[in-house]
Amino acid sequence: MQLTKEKFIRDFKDAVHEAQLIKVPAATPTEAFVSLAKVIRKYYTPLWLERNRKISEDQKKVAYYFSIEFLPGRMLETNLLNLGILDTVKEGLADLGIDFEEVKNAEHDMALGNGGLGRLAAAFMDSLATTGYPGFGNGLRYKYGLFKQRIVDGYQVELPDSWFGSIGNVWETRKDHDIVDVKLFGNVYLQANEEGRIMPVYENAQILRAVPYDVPQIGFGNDNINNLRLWDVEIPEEYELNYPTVADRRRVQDITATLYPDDSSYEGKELRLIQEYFMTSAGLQTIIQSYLKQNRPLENIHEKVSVHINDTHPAVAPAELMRLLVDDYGLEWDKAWQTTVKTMSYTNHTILSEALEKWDAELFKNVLPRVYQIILEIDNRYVAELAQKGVNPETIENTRIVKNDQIHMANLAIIGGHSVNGVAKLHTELLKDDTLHDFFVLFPEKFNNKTNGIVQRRWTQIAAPELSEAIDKTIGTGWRTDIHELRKLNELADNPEILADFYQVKQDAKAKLAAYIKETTGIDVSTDAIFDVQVKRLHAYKRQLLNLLHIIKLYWDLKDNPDLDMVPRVFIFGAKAAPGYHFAKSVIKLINEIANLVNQDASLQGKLKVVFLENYNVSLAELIIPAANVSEQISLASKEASGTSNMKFMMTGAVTLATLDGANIEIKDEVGDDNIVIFGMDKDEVYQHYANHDYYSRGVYESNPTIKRVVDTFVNGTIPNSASEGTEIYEALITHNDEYFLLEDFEAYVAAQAQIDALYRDKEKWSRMSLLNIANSDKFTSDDTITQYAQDIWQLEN
Ligand code: 26Q
Repeated sequence: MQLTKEKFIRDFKDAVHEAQLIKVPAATPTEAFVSLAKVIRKYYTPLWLERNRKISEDQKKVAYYFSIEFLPGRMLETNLLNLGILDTVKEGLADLGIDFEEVKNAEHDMALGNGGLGRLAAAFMDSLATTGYPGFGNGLRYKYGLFKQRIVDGYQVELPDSWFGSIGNVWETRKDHDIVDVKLFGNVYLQANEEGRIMPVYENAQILRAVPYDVPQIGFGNDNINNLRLWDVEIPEEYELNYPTVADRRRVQDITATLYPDDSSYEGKELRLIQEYFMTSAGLQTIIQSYLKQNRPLENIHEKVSVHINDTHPAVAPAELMRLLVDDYGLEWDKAWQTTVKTMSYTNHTILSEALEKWDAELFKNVLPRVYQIILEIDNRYVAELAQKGVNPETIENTRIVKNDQIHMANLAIIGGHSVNGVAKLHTELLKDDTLHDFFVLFPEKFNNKTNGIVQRRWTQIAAPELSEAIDKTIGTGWRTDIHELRKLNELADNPEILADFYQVKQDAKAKLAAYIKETTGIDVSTDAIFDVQVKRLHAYKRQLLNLLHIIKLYWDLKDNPDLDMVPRVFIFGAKAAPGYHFAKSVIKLINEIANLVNQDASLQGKLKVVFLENYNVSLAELIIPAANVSEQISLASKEASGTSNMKFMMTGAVTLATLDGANIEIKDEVGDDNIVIFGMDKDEVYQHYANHDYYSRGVYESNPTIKRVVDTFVNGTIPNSASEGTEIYEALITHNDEYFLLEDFEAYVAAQAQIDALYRDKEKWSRMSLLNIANSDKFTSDDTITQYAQDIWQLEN
């Protein structure tokens, strides 16, 4: 959009006067933020209306991305950037004596997600708007986002994230117009109506009101605005008498109170199922209503609507759509089923079996009695059809939805949809060969890969403005609109002046992070050190502990030989552990205690520092990632479906230190073997161990003195204040046979780290590697990923 600085200043002053009854210079950063958001809303509202009008007038097919998590982080700066008015607004505020950075920091992160999966959903929203495809989000409006993490005495403490604060969500619009009701619990029996049609009759069902709040998703440079629809729950006035006590009301409000903070193991909690169903049913109801306005037959809804199931959390969708089509709109089962399968598609984000959702049939039946009947019917028909085709009984049993009194949600999503995708090449291959192999044999045409991506604008232009300017200076500004132009940097990677420039940009980003580290932890770190970073959720398979084992090795090397010639290192961690994940919390405790040990030891001469930054979130990632020299992506091969921070690090010039897992493999393919450091077992070697049952960690420990010394450090009193956690870790590694093969990969990891040390000493060589990472990162733009979803899976037009 067009905006002059003068007009902006007038609008902003008016907004401050009107909203706060004060003059601009008196406004606090929060007041300035709220007023600025009001001004921006005024700018985008007509664009938003126009977009909605156009989509319904053109009767374009729309994709709805159903996700129980969306993790956008802050929105102010992206909104401004995408509207094309970021510089104008910054200049206008500067003229008024207001620091944009302070205003920006007044916005609370919108953290309605745990990690990768939620962040990916948010990225897709941005990219759908940017590419111009009609794609809307559908999720929950949690009152509390992912917990705030504090570290007390080295332990993780969780505090509620009351992100609405006193100002609420400045971007959302409540849409009373689209309110719908959702039914839970009660009994259902079937009865013939006057026309002889069998209809369900509900008794004692609980009826809840689903209230949508829409958050605009502004496309970059195209004035396109899509919708992210988040549902809140309310008690319908006419049923108020059913909720006489405060406790009754609270039970209802609980449905949208908090995001489940667990991304590692699945727990069959009733409230979680209610959350999943609530957003799914509400979303599907409004989708049908808006489709019907086009006066088209419901049995063709797949021609105008796609519903995407982001992991199994909304996988009740095929069954719920069947319920709506058959019960509420009177479609015949077969016609309803055909359109349902063509409407639905599903992304799998994990091969870890403990994370696959299965619901206890009794619990499910109690909460969703009618949906349960529908699922049984789907399952019966599926089994009968395959049996009739002569499929072997074992395959049928492996793939059916209901078995052993459990409902397998992934199976429902696969059977009830036309597309299943993994999130990186290796991950999709593993799904086909292993986790979902029987399905692949039955329905090979459903399977496809969509390697994840990131919103390049957030990680370069917003998080790394100095880097962006350096790129402008080198190849012009075209890359800002067409990320593929970054490839032009490839030809300049031998120019020492350019390399020196980029080196300096990284140094400046490191200085900014160093200041933050000093301010928040009191730890002094030198920007001459290698900034070696591992930031992600804490999970055993991601192997933060392997990183820690190497740190302990360096510690002993330095204690043995204080004059050891090594490039100083700062190991930086950021990680939240699921509140009930005991082992993960013990690893956090140990990182912090080892940090205390090494940071205070003057004999190490500042060569080794360890920093744990608390409350890792999107905003902190924007500070940390551009300052990294080394990107730690060290999961056990086969376990990390894709990873997405690996892409962000690459794009901002870190060198990846990685196993051949997830998207690391594709990063290696893009950047070439010389510009990445790969180590450790590959997935075939890991699978061979599984097949041969031949891994014995105690044997490795007993035969390798270095490993023994490192592991013993956890239990011999070296690390203060962590005896029980140290024992837990020791036992995981030795007694419980080291499930993620840390000891097997240890030596390769140490060697890879030594290689990093050697490479970093040659400043020009390192800078070249760094630049080539930036130059070849365009493959991972989520704009392209979403284009593939839109074309291959959803058949949209932009
Ligand atoms: C399920 C049931 C009950 C409660 C919680 C959950 C739950 C919630 C979140 C299970 C899993 C998650 C999140 C998973 C996740 O973030 N997976 C990551 O997805 C990224 C995007 O595709 C990948 O890059 C990562 O490799 C993958 O770990």
